[in-house]
Formats: sequence, C-alpha cells, structure tokens
Amino acid sequence: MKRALLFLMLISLISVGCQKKQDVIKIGIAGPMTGDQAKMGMDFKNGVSLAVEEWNKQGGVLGKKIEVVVSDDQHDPKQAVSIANKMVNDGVVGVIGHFNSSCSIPASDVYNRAGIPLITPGSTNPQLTEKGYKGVFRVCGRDDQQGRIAALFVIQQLKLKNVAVLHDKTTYGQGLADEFKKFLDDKVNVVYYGSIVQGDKDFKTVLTTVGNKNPELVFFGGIYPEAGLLVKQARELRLNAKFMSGDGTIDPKFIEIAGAAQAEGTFLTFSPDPKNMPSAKGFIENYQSRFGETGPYSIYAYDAANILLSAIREANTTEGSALTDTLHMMEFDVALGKIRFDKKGDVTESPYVIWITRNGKFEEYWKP
Ligand code: ABU
Repeated sequence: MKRALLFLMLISLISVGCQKKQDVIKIGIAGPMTGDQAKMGMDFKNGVSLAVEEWNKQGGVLGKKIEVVVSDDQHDPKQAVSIANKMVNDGVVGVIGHFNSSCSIPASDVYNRAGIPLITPGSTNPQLTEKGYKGVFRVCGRDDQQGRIAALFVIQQLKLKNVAVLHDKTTYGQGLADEFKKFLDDKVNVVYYGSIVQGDKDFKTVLTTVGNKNPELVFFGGIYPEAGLLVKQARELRLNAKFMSGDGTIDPKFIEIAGAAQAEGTFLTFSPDPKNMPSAKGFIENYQSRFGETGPYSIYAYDAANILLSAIREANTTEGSALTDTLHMMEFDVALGKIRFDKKGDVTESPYVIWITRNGKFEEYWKP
C-alpha cells in the first residue's frame, strides 16, 4: 500500500514537471559569458534578461512565462556550435546571440537546420547574412558599412596619407580591417598590413615594425582586450600615431586596459549614442537601476529580445517558419527607434559614426 502511494506520488511529480516544461517559452542567449570578452556576454545577458522580466511582468507571451537559457560560447567557434546544438535540444524557440561573427556564422548552420530564428545584437561580419538563411537577423550594422565610414573619416576629415592596418585574424577583425583598407582606395598609402594573435599579451615586436614605417594612424580590426594592450604598448614605445578601431573596441574595458591617458584621442566607429535618443530613455533608466552602466551592446540585446517576443506575439506561435516570416514582415518600435529587416535579415538603416575617447570616456565626434 505504502509502495503504491509512493509510486502514485512519483507519477504525479513527473507529470507536474512535464506540465511545467510545456508552460514556458524558452529563448536562448549566446555569447562569451566567461573569459576576456565576458563583459560583452554579460551585457547581452543583462539586456535580454531585462526585456524578459518586463514581458513576464505583463504575463509573458502567448499566455506562457518566458525562460532564458544562457549559454557561454567563450568566443570559440567550436564551442558556439556545441552550445547551439544544446540549446536546440533544450527546446529554445529562438536565440539572441552570438557576439563574435566567428561564432554566429558556424552556429547559424545549426539554427537554420533546426528552423529557429537567430537574432544577433552584435555580429557585424557581412558573411552572416550573405549565406541565404531566412531565419538569421542582426539588429546591428555590417562591417562593409563600418569600414567605409572609418576610411571616409581618414580621407575627408583627418586627411592622412600613410596608415598601418592590423587585425586579429578573426572573421570580424580581419574582415573589418580589409573593408577599411578597401575603402581607402588609392587615396591613402597602407605602409604596413599585418596581424596579431588574439589572446597574446605582448605586441611590442609588431608595434616596433609598424613604428619604423612611420604611419600617421594605426587601424586595428579586433576586440578591446588586444586593442587596449596595443595602445598601451604603442605609447610605451613612443609610437604616437593616431589609433583607430571599430565596434569591438568601444567598451570601457578598452580604456581600463590601455589607461585613460594612453587611450586619449583614439577613434572608434560605432552607431550613434542611444543616450541622445528619446526612444532609449526608459531602457537606459531601467537598465542602470537594475545592472549599472549600459554596455555598448546592452541596448541591442534588449531590442533583439523584444523583437523576437513581439514576433512570437504577432505570429501567435513559436513555430520557426511562421516566426521567421513575421520577423521579415513587421516593423518593430524598440529602444533604438524603428527597426525593419531587409530580405537578407540586415537592418534597413545602420548609421555608423566616429567616436573619440576623451577624459576616460567615449563621445560622438564625426559623421559624414
Ligand atoms: N562586431 C563587434 C565584434 C563582434 C563580431 O562581429 O565578431
């Protein structure tokens, strides 16, 4: 009798567990949650979590609570594919991520096979949306747009003649460096073009070689850990050329690593400051009171989550192809303003500007 009762209790616990599973809608968050780029992963996690908390306070979506599945790709392409498979098996209906293009691109094969949408807040390499996957979207811009603005600034505003170009050999870093170089056309001499290894800490050998070429500016395609060290070590070597980089560098960690004095006057390409956008005011206040200062991609992660959840509500289903069609059809009114996707899954408008580092902070500086 006692055993039968225990058996019945077990069955009812299992059925409650199964019932609970069906009562939530899971969305994945993927990015570098640990390691030297963890700041970006945490910005993603915080942005998406804030959006999900707000939706859940209003009752969730399609009558169900939303659950986030946070996955760490460690900015490693193999790990990205592995966690993509894991999230798909775990039943996520869409993924917000990854940060690194070198992760989003291979992981997009997994999401495409599973028929679930991927919305990246920060992967800017053009290849991601050139693969023809209908369910791949990005709320940020592309490196062909970003590289062009960087080159225009060097030609039209700084009026330089000799530059050096470095990259970190990643899909993003090399891609951005090559776009920058391409748009310099024959108007500026590239006196040095070369690479560093991501994760290395000592760049003095390459910086000495670069210095011997007397560039007026060093452009770096890469992320803030290496960018910070490059600037710090360049200044130690008295290489006083201007320094310029892209959206992978525009994080306070860059200034922390380089040192505020060394980072002073460095130029970075990124989108316009959300602090000047009335549509972003509520997001910034809520994020700051919940997590502290916003990171560069916090708002992109927040908007990506809101876009996915709005599409689920509009489609009235989590079924992948209906959701993808809805993502392509809708216009989304989010913290960054109005967002629509084109046929490739890129945003229809992406205005890059030049930022400068001043007194330990980033400020908008120039636009064409
Ligand atoms: N876009 C900033 C760096 C991330 C990436 O695209 O790899």
